[in-house]
Amino acid sequence: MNDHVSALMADVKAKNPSEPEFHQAVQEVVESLSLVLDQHPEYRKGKIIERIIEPERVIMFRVPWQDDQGELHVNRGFRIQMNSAIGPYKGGLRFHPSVNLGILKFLAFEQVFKNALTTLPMGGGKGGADFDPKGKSDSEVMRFCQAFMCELFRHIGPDTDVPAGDIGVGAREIGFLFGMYKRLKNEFTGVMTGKGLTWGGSVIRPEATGYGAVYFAGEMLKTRKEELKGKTCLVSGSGNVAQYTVDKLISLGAKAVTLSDSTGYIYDEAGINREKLAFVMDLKNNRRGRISEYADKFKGATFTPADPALDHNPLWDHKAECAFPSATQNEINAKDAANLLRNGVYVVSEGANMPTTIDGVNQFLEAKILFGPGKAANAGGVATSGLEMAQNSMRISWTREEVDTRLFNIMRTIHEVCHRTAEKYGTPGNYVNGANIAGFLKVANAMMDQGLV
Ligand code: NDP
Ligand code: 2IT
Repeated sequence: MNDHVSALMADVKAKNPSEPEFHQAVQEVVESLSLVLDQHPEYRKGKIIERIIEPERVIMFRVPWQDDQGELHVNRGFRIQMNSAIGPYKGGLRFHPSVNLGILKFLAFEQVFKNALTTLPMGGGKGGADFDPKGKSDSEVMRFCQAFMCELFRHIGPDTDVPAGDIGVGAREIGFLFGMYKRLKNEFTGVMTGKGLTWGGSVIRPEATGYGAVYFAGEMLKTRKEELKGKTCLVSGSGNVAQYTVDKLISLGAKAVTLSDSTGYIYDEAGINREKLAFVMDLKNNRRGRISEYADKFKGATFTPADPALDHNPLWDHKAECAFPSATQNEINAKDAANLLRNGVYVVSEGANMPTTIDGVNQFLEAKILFGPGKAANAGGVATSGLEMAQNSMRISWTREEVDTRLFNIMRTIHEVCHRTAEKYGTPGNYVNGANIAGFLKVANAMMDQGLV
């Protein structure tokens, strides 16, 4: 770390104690930016970094709700409105018991750069609650979502802040949240993305993050004149991103052999085919069951329970060429990264946000593998949210082909910009620097243009 980065990080840690994920996300970005700041003293003078790491606004609120037995509960709700230099705040909502201010700040911070890379006019934000949808009835989830929106509605709007889904927030939750917003405001607007297809949603939005992460991997492989066809792939998670990652891998003739949830992972050497994926989608999206059922149903597949005493995740210890971490932050640590490299993995496309620790990322960069950081590789989800906003504004709906082509072109452009930027700043092949610098420059220039606000 150079002196400027060390001083800045000391300040970030003192000012934001107990937020290790936020420190990690900021450190990764400012290390990349050292390459830019020497060439652009105006950003230092304009205190752009100091301003970009400070949320424009943080909203924290009480969410009281009642369960089916009549018992009362109180959760904590959040919305981080991080940066609006290039458009309305945009980013998902996460409902998970681990949610806290630091995790949402890291996500909102990453979102700013990711959204800038999409080429669409979206600022960055993130929100959520420490509510656990697991084991709750649909009525309980509805009452929670309604209580959450009863406060959030006064802070969002189609030109102000447009939330969407993330962990624990899918089609069901978006429906309940949108319904309450509409009732409170008496307005039918594009205030949320990921809506149902009959009420303003965009085709391909559910698929977009997973498809985009696979398109990004394909673009990285093209730089070595290779393709995904025939490659063996490790995928973690079994939610929205993981499911559509596997879907696209199957279409392209690659073989996904793993999936996971918080209880453990399955390994299926024969590969997850269409029939098996349909089972996983029904299991996770309708029956809300556990991934171990996959190994009960399909012969030859094994289930390994999660073991918190282990210092690594055995999912990442199988022979493969590609890895698509698609569950959560810091799911690949230094040991996992070493295992992946030892097993022959040379393509990592991050569907999840910040799934690799800093030590893990450094190993990938040193090994010069094709490493697509989340900000770039998983930007297809929010990019298609941007396309949903555009369709809502025009009050029209595009076809699947139209949206998928736009998504593909956006992912290709993101890859090309990251690749070119990494080269321009003297670190060819380093998509981390490419993504951080390209995203930063767009937002920083807008901030400079708009004065001290
Ligand atoms: P889902 O809620 O649909 O699925 C999350 C999956 O990850 C589940 O299988 C879940 O298992 C697992 N998981 C979550 N937290 C943990 C944990 N702490 N330990 C182990 N497993 C865990 O979420 P998404 O698929 O939407 O999101 C996955 C990742 O992708 C997140 O990092 C998210 O921020 C990122 N992302 C999502 C986008 C989107 O459009 N949805 C866009 C860009 C990034 P279990 O059910 O047991 O909790
Ligand atoms: O992390 C992300 O980019 C998302 N969860 C999607 C955000 C969005 O607004 O579609």
